Amino acid sequence: MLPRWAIYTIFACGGLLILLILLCICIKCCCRGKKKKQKKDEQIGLKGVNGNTTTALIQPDAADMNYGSAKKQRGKLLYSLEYNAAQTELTVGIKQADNLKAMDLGGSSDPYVKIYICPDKTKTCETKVFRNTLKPVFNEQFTFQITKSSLLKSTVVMQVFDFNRFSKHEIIGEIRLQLGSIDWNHVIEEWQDLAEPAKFEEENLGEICFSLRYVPTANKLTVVILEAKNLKSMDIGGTSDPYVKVQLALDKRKWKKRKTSIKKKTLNPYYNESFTFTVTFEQIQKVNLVISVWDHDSMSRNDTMGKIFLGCDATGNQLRHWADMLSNPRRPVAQWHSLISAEQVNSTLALKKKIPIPNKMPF
Ligand SMILES: *[C@@H]1O[C@H](CO)[C@@H](O)[C@H](O)[C@H]1NC(C)=O
Ligand SMILES: *[C@@H]1O[C@H](CO)[C@@H](O)[C@H](O)[C@H]1NC(C)=O
Ligand SMILES: *[C@@H]1O[C@H](CO)[C@@H](O)[C@H](O)[C@H]1NC(C)=O
Ligand SMILES: *[C@@H]1O[C@H](CO)[C@@H](O)[C@H](O)[C@H]1NC(C)=O
Ligand SMILES: [Ca+2]
Ligand SMILES: [Ca+2]
Repeated sequence: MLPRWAIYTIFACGGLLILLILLCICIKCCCRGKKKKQKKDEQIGLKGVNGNTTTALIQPDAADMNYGSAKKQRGKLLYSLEYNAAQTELTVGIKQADNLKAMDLGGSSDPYVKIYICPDKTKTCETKVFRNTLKPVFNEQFTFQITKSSLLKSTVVMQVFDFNRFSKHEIIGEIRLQLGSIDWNHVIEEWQDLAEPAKFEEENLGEICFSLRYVPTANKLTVVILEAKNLKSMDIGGTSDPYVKVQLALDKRKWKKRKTSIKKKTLNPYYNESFTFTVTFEQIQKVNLVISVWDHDSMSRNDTMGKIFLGCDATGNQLRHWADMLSNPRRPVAQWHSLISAEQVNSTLALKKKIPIPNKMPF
């Protein structure tokens, strides 16, 4: 028979243990609740101008668990964003990176960051290269001239690369932020995990040169497709059979369309082909000109090789060309443009179906 005090002690200890366990469970529950709440608060804080939340900014818990390991391998980046509306100036700060993926044999990397704005890729900035580190502190700032309306349609891309002296620089990971969904009332400064680079933008799709001429009195828009160079090879043998499609879109709908001839087996075609469209002065203010380069295949579907659009919805280089045309009536203005991917142009333009047959003009 145990003495009475021993029984009491056992009971007391047991009770204490149960209490402790309960306390632990309680604390755990509370913490989780708090964490969730914090995430939610962040999301609300990031609600964009159009009321949409950038999903890319905050990863849901499930994604953290499922893809966490793959993401963590690339590392994360601390950046800041600020927009000065008066000076139409976007400032991107690249602060530091951490936990970067090792790309070199020695188990380290030589990171630097490339920054540009899509779809206007006229200016690309780079930080200094930091040798042999997986947690560089960059502390550099870059400014981009961009109007408020273009800003809301643009994406800022920050790509972390590993520098190599004797071979191609390799991308470690990237962050894409849709600027239309950011609350510009605050300076944004935050860490974000690097993602796998988007595939559609990695390659150079080549350039195209064309001239534009608008004659307001005659309501004529003339597009001369001059030439293209460094196009992507689409066929076996390392060439393509390029032709160029010239399309007009009005009110986000396909409107008029013409094509050049096909140039066989070349990546640097010369066309010098002219297309004239009837476009009134009222229509020219809101029309978009879509130029796309296609590879002709006799045995299968023709493929797009690259695309570009101009008009009042365009930005950067493309908007400049369009504005030059409008401010120099009757004079052809020629310019080179870098092609971008059809996916990207499609998603920016979001064209709907054809406009029903336009009223026939009596001639
Ligand atoms: C918000 O996002 C959804 C899906 O991403 C989209 O369908 C919707 O058009 C967006 N709304 C605005 C106002 O941009
Ligand atoms: C391009 O075409 C125009 C009109 O057809 C012609 O006058 C001009 O000489 C051509 N230019 C070249 C370089 O072939
Ligand atoms: C491919 O392009 C050629 C030339 O423009 C056109 O005649 C043909 O119909 C196109 N083929 C397909 C499948 O779209
Ligand atoms: C882009 O849109 C055009 C016409 O709307 C379509 O023919 C083409 O397949 C699209 N391209 C891509 C890559 O989505
Ligand atoms: Ca390296
Ligand atoms: Ca072909």
